[in-house]
Amino acid sequence: MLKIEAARVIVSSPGRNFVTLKIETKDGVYGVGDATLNGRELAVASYLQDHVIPCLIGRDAHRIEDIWQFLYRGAYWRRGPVTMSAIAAVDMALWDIKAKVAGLPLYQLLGGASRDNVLVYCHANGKTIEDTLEDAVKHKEMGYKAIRLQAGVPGLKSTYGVPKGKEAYEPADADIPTENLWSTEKYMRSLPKLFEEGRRVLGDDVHLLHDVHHRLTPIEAARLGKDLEPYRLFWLEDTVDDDNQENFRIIRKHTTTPLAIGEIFNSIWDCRTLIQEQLIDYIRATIVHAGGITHLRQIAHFADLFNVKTGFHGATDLSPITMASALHFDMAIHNFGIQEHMPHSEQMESIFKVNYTFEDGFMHPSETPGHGCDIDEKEAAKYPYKRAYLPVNRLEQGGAMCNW
Ligand code: EZ4
Ligand code: CO
Repeated sequence: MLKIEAARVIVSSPGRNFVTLKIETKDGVYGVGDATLNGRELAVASYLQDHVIPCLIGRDAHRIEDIWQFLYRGAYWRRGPVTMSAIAAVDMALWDIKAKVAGLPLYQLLGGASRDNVLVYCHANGKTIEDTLEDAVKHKEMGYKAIRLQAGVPGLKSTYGVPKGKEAYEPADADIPTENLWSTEKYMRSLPKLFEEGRRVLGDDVHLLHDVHHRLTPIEAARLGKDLEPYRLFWLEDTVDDDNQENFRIIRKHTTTPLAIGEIFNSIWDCRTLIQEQLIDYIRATIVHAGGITHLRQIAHFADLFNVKTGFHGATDLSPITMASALHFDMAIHNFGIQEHMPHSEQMESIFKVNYTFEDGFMHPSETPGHGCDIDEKEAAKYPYKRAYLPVNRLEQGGAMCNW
């Protein structure tokens, strides 16, 4: 028995908000987990502080599965991003503790390495096709083998994935949500040109990806997938929202462009049909938002049966603790596909100490016992929480709300 003695929530904002859970055991071994839910951070902090931590004290830190089931079934109210992020934080911290006690890097406890290292993709953005491809060439020279291309849409003031200036893209940009305007018609006309030029400039050997950010209807997504077929994308992400998983039957009927979705999923029940009917190629549900390593294992193993690979979300609004945990997971599972990599800033890494490495397009989680990421609480205390929201979207014609 390795008794949990204390646990606390640390909220810190080194350039953006992060919520971290630290669990301490009576032997002095501790673990940390990420609980960050972009734009709704304090809801998860309170869920942990007010409702989860009192139930953790005195429990055996080694009983990861049992504690997962206790928190999932014990709340009575199931799933949802707040609950599942809170459970994920506990789960990550407990796996961290178990691996530290074993003296092994986490991937060893998950079955050991299935590969030498982890293929990652980066982001290239710009206001114009030219700017985007210039950024992509820079990333190719850094060694990246897979690049996501996002460009501004002619006639629209702003679009997803494109920063305002030269700084890295950060979506949670305002004290009250920024309202953007959207036109599917303008977007659908401009995107194939980006990839036509992209292939010409970047060549055939680099994997190209794109994120639609849930903005289309199924039949529009089918059309876009067809238009992009000549450029052989690695994947087309989040074409439509999956409130109705059957949306994907329509898209799948019409295009061979590989499909990815899942960064906002919090449970296997958000993707059971997608996986079982082989309607997607990559599942992006993440450790932090989908119940931790314990639940992600269930999703990944289920997906493996249906030739669906993983492609975890790795934006900067997931803390380095999630990135570290994901890299261990990616090393171990058989059906790993690719991992998103958006490097955190120096300021963020002055608080979250990481051991993972990047080299020539691949990452490695390191051999450090545990998941290999720690938090400097003193540094963290210097950056208090600052309210920040993701933008919202309205249609350019008529002004009705649409997906951002
Ligand atoms: O907009 O994580 O693929 N990556 C993404 C992200 C999401 C943010 C939202 O918090 O879609 O950039
Ligand atoms: Co995305």
